[in-house]
Amino acid sequence: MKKETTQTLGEFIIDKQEDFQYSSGELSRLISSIKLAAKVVNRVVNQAGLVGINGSAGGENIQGEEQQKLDVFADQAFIKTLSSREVVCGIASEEQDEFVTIVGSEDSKSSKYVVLIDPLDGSSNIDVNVTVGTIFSIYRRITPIGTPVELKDFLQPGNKQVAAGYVVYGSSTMLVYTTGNGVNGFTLDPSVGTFYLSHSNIIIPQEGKIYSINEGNYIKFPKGVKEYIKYCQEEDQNSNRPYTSRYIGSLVADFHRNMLKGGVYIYPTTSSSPNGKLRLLYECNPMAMLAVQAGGMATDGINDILDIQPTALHQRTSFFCGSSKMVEKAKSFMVKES
Ligand code: P6P
Repeated sequence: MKKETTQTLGEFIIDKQEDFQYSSGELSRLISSIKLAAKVVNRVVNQAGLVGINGSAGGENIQGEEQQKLDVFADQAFIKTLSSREVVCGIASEEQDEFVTIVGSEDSKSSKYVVLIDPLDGSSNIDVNVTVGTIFSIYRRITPIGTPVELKDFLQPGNKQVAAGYVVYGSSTMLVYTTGNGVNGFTLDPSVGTFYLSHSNIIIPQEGKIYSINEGNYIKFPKGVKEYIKYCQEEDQNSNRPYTSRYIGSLVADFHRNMLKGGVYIYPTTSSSPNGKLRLLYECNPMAMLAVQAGGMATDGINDILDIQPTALHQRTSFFCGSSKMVEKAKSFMVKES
């Protein structure tokens, strides 16, 4: 493994600030506040069984999904940190029915950015100690600075994102993000509470041997997906098939592995979820920006995810993402069917 520098995330953010076309320092402060919230969530995730924060919070989110106590904790941690540091004018969250307007001092009102977040993705895995994650997406607002943020500030296509990233709370905790100039990964050293650059300029291999999909839903999949799964399972040494099936049930974990090793993650439409399960704005768009920035691809099976014009905050989409040649191959089966 190439030894990375001992550069901290804080130093990296400052070093890269001038690369960013809007280098006012505000985006740097925004990413720094996400870094802080990630540490707060990480501490609790790592102690979940000891601090009585496992299990259900007793409510449901707008998705109709049972909220875990950690879902609520993570949501509040990110909202509080982003609000108190007055780096955004609005936040949309998987755990909040509507977007949150950040009212504070003039700094909040004058902020150029909105953040969309899945505070704790894969939370159903928490109680069984499986990797979970946070996913974030950052846009410049399109309504006038200084006015109250509006829904249209959040309903922008993914190709307008200025930054995107995730935190993966796994065997180690990593923060992986892009501001449009490549993808870099930082590993938390818990002994000093600092993220250090550990994976610079991540590139997704064009080909991989891993396909990630919940085959328990096979009977409900579209014909093209069924045919692609059979393609993955065929024996063909020239194309390294059969591939390996790996499905953790936590998007951030499956995506992160495929980023580093190559592979494709698929959550298609099904007969019971005709629009797919994953949320476009705060799951698929940020992951799609990261995948594309790392040389990969992300589609809804046929169309590029980043080109989809959103119409609703919590809208869902089918999602095919990872190694470019694998996503293209899957697309060839989907196009034949359409
Ligand atoms: P299923 C977690 O709820 C999530 O949104 C993703 O993190 C994960 O990949 C997917 O849903 C798992 O869904 O239906 O396979 O359990």
